[in-house]
Amino acid sequence: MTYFPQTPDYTGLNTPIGVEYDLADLTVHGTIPADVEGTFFRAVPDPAFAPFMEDGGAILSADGMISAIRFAGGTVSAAMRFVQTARHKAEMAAGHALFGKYRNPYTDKPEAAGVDRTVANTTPIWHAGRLLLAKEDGRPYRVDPRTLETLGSYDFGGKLKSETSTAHARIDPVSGELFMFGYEADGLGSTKISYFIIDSQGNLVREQWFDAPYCAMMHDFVITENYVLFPIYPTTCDAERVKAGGDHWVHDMERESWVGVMPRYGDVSEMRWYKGPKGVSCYHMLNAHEDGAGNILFDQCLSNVNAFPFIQKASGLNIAPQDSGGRLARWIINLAEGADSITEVVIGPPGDFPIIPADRQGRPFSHGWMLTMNPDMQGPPVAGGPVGAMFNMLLRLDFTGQPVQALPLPPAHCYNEPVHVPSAQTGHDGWLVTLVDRQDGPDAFAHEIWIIEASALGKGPVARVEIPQRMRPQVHGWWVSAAQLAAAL
Ligand code: V55
Ligand code: FE
Repeated sequence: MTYFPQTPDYTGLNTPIGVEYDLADLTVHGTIPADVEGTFFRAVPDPAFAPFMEDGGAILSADGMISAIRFAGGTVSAAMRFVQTARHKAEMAAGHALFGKYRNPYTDKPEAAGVDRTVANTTPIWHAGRLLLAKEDGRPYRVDPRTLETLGSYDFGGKLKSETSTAHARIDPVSGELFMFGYEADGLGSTKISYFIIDSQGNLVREQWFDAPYCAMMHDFVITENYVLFPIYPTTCDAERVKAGGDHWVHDMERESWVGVMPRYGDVSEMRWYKGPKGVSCYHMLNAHEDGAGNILFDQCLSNVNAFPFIQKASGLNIAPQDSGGRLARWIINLAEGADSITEVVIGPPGDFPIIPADRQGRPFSHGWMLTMNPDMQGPPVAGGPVGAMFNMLLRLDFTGQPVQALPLPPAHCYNEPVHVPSAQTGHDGWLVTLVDRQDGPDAFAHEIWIIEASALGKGPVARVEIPQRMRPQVHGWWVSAAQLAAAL
């Protein structure tokens, strides 16, 4: 038995669970739409062992678990497994934690030396018949989508040179290519960024490296039909600080943000850097597209400071979420010769976990969805997740002038990030599938998967599936249709 600190990172909804299970024939209320046939994969961080040192970032170092919610002919099953990373296996063999602070190997126990530190806990990525579990500090792990057995660290058949790979990949809807990057590509505190493209068959066909203006936490990026954008916000790493046992990340309110822009199939020597505002931060990006008039429109969940309390603390900052200037921001990037700055317009409310239909990736789009806080909610949000508060309202944003739709939850309920399931019916906007948590007491929670008509949020869920297991907050998910699964390698 391992005893976890009784802090917000390890109590309430964040209580470690660590149970592997297979549950069949879950109770369904309502009717599962015929379109929802396939598997909702979810990445769930869950620490197998208590930390041996104080570290606010440890919540991001929790072992990756892969959750599979499977929909087949109106029935639903659920499975959960640890990703058998080298790190998890080493700690299981030792019977206690071996790895110290978030992204600081200089704080590890001697037995951890040389063991890959990544925990594969952020995003399940499906591409070319393979399921990868990604985290930005290392290479992904490949997992069997049917058995959830871990197949090992994945380097695209020995081709990937980068030591790191983003958890936020982008798939071109026309070519089926997977676009990825890795920052700190050759080690701690490095400014080296890798940019690599995997063809629709899963072959890594090109990898290039370039330097960022400074070493920054690059969580996400965007593509358009012809360009790739590398946004850089001033949450920075200093290798000397890390070597001295300090924090990997400090947010610098005085440093500029940047966006590197280059033709998607171009050479990194063609990169143009655009200067953005100082001190801003973004984890998740909605989309980017070309407007046909020489601009790239880049839409992101932006705020005036890094949202993670542990990074604010390491930076001597303490800015409450409601004071952090959160907004859905559109950065207009002028491709004309000589232009080097960015214009911002606000196109939506504060929030996070923005999603769009996969077929609009990098293209003009009319709508998307995101999570936010209900401004009219009575009572506090459910405490949980790495930021400390869970979202309680789902939005459908419309960029064609239609009103925003909202599905607020009752008090003491919260959303995890939804996935979008397209419909086979033309003109139908598809469905959203998401985990909803309900808090019944300080340590009592119930969990349901909700299926919501994506263009009719106000109707509420068309189906709810009971999950008779405690669920920890998920990071990201990925929908894989039954047809895609049938083609698994
Ligand atoms: C994030 C999550 C991470 C991480 C870095 O959501 C950034 C942002 C779950 O791990 O390591
Ligand atoms: Fe993310």
